Amino acid sequence: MSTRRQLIERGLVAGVGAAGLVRPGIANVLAAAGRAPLDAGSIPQFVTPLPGLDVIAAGPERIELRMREFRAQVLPRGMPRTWVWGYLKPGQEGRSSYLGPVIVAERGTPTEVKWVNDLGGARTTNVRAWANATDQTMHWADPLHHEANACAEAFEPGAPATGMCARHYHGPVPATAHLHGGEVPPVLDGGPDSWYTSDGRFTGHGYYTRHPVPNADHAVYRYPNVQEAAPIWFHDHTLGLTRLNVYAGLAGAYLITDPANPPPANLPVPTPLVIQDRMFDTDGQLVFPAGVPFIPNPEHPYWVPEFIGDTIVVDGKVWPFLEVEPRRYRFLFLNGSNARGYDMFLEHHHGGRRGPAMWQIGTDGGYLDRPVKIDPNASPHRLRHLLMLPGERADVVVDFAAIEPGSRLVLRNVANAPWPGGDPPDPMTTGRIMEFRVVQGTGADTSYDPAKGEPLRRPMVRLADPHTGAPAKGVRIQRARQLTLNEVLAEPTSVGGVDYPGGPLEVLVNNTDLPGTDRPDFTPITLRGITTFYSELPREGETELWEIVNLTADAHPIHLHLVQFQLMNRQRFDVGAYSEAYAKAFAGGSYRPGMGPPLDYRRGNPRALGGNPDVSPYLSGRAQPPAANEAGWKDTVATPPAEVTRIVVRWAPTDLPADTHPRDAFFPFDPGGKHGYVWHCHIIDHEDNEMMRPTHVRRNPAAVRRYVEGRDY
Ligand SMILES: [Cu+2]
Repeated sequence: MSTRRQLIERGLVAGVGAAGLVRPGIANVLAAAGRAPLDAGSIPQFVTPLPGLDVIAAGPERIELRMREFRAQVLPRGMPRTWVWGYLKPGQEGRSSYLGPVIVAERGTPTEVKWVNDLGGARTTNVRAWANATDQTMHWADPLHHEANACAEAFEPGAPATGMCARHYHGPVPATAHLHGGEVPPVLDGGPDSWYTSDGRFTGHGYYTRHPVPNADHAVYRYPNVQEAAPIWFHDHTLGLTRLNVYAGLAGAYLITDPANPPPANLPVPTPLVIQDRMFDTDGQLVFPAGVPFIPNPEHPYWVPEFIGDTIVVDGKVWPFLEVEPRRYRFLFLNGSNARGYDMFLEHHHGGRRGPAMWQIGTDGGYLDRPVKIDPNASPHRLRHLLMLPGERADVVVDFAAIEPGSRLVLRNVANAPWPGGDPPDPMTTGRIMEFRVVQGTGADTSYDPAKGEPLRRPMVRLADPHTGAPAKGVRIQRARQLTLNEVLAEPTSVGGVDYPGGPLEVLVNNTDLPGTDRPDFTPITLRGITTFYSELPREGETELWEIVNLTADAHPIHLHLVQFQLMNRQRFDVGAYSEAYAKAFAGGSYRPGMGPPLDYRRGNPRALGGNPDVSPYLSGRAQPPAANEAGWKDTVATPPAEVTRIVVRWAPTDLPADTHPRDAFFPFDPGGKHGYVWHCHIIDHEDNEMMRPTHVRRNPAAVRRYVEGRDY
């Protein structure tokens, strides 16, 4: 475990095996395998209709979903079909789209899902992007017990990259299903250690199933569906492999409705629009640019800091179109990409006129109180675009009534990648997401009109006041944490005449990867023989203020499991000066990557819980309240660079009154227990390389539970 860290400490950042690792580009690597990249600009756009995703209305019967490999027409018809992975129903051999299904569940009625891993092994998969991109140097699931982190020795400077760690994984594919945004017991969370393989021989130490099975190729989770109505989703979450499992296709939607608290009756049914970026070769197969270190990484030969694709896929189809009548439609946007953000608006294909506006009616965790207008023709200080980072959802109504039939509207994207300081999208490819074709309408539109501003729900409980950017009335903060986002960078150097530019080695939350006994202030929890060191141990029922201090150059979508939270405000700070103070606070007076925050979690400055020096003296400007369309329940929030993002997190259900005493606030199930949860960056490439920490919720001893493990789930 320490080998990798020792490498960092010794400053071993040189061009390791430069001959083996520094490669000239993706075309050459593919050429070596007899493949060639598909020019994204050559793919016909807007010729494929948006597919309907499979919908499953959840009832009392168990739902079985099998993770399987099949070929789908992702590229336009006439081009090759693509090998993908998806969640199929029993007996279903394939499907039009790899995405899905869409499970529609009702609050108050549990949904039992049997998640079967039927993916086989790395040797037999046809998804080459997966097989050619696994990285055994990562802290990852490691079913064959290669003890990943001891692998770094294979990358001593100058050594040829031929060690076991430089080889791709060849065993059974580990997978697990996480219910993103789900208020669920820890054993059902589908966290990074809950994976299992299709041969049933290997499981993560966090593996759990409701009904024990002799051959553990599946897990049975009975979701309680106790939260408010929300557009949540599910996707793979396997430790150190999520970026590849999701890239291969493992994602679907899970919509919770609440019959007791319905939205306006005439609100249209939503059409999910899951947006992802991908790359293809001329065989139509997925490409993952691993082993092409655009930024050579001496520790992880196949990991890339961010996967940024050149082709846009919506609901599993490249650049689709949707015919719409001149009336209102409701779209549920989900950014299911690895790393790419989208900053979106509608534009007329001919003439470039912008509009119509989008009206956002919901966020990650449910309906907003009232619709929020996002108008590309508004003045610059108003909301003009819909910005979504990976993991975020936006429930949106668009009114096409004023659009002339025959018009074609393009959903445009202008987000730099990585956001905000990366490269701008190509206006002819990644700057376009899909097309809406307005056709002749039939009949009057009696659906909910967001322009009238009528309420969408009974007012949500407010933990943060969206107007003042302060805690809401009646809210008492029991605990504040200051947590950092850190990127561990290699120094630029030159080895054997090859320039090595430096670049990210790993990305961390709170500068912590695998704390061992060197951090006695972290709490060890042992589950099936493996000890995890927890640093975030919230108490159920308490309300916390998390101040997330971004020291990196990019924005990170920070995601907490179990809870929906509220964005309070964001404020700029002096990164240089704070980073200096931060480095000085370490023993020895200089920054140590991955070694935890500089100060003790327990005995730190009370303003600096989380072990970090107080950021307050380095703040500048006024704290900015959230944009109106972010002022709802969130489980994933953008934390821009050089800013402190403040969120209010209550470790309790969202609909309890804001002034509920912590003693009276609890979940209907036990959120404690050793499995725990995680919080992490939802740039999946970051999450896979350490930008994730376990959280363990300490249960409220006064709680009265309705759901009991072993009986109900
Ligand atoms: Cu990140």
